[in-house]
Amino acid sequence: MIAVRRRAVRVLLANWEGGHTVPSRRLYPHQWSWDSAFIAIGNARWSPRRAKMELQALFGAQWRDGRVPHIVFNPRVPEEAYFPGPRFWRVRAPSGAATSGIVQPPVHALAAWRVYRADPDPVFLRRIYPRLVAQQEFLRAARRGPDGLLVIVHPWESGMDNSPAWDVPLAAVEPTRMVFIRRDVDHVAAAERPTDLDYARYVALAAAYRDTGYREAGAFAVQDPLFNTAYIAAETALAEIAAVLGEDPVPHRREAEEATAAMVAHLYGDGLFHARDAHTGKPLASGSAAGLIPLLLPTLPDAVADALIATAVNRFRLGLGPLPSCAPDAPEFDPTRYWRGPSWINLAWLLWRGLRRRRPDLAEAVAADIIRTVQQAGFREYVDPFTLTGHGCEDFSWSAALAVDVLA
Ligand code: 9YW
Repeated sequence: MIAVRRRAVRVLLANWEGGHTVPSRRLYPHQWSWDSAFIAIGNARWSPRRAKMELQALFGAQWRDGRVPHIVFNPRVPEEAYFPGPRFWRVRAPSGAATSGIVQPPVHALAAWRVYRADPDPVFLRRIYPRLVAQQEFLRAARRGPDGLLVIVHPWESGMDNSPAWDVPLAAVEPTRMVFIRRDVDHVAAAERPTDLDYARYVALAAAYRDTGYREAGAFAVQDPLFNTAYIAAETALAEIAAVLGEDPVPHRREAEEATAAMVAHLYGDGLFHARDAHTGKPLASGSAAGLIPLLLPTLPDAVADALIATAVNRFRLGLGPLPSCAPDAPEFDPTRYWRGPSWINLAWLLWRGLRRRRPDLAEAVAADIIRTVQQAGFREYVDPFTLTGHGCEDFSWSAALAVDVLA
């Protein structure tokens, strides 16, 4: 175990850029939003200073409207290193940093709270709290519908780009005619990444959103259980943070309870949460593991939690091996293609946290699988859930960081 931890820290040191951490040296050479949250959670265990710097660097690029962009571009990295880069997004944060204009699941308040728990520093908490609140306010103001659920406007906002849950709404998106060069496939086999057609649609959606000044949702508008869970988990963490700071925790707690009830009312069915198309109101039924992540929610009704756990055991093989990103019995399951089946450590980590209180025995099994995965495959981006063969890039930061946290 000490050897795994040492190797993980070595990866994090190698990916450290002086003020933030790249997810991967070659594939993802900038700062990514939810990656930084997961990285901070791991860094809190061996270098709280870096954990705080990581979050502060990200929030340094927060927009005036409160949004935290999904990528903060490193000005020292050439445009050609990653597509779509700053020339595509054409926008800067008030700090002057070039950023993207979309967001990612808001797991940052959870990260900030865990950083504080590892290293109780009220100055850090006091500084980051208003920024975390502003991040949530942006989501409520810009992304909340009358049913109380948040909408994402791009598959990249889900963090699970080519999830099978997006197949139906994406099929309705006109692919871009713009000519572009994908850089991801320079580093990873094309068969392990989204398809060219997926990319032509991602680019069309991002360009359309950009052209409204990053204000109006276009063809893709969905309510994702993972994104909404992250938002609610953030309110729960903000309640804890508020209590430490002498602020009122009650509004955060109430918000978390109400949003949980809205999720159960609108996204839950057949033992799993499913995304929903905000334009049509239709459920986007799929075998995506995003539907298990609401186990994180403290006020989830027990009957729903029990049904999710049964699904995790029966359909996602919980206890038998690492969590697949898509249920192996689903027709779209592909054990090696990105978010359509491979096991990702961040999803396993979120499930681990969600199971700790309700089913410590199963939480233990998830933690053991995370460690077995990195022992066998190294800190790969994702692995085949049956063979544990590594896929995607190597030395992936959140795989290392979350393994450190699980071992702590
Ligand atoms: C891309 C950095 C990001 C993650 C996302 C993942 C991928 C970017 O990499 O998206 O170029 O496809 O899907 O969750 O934050 O690790």
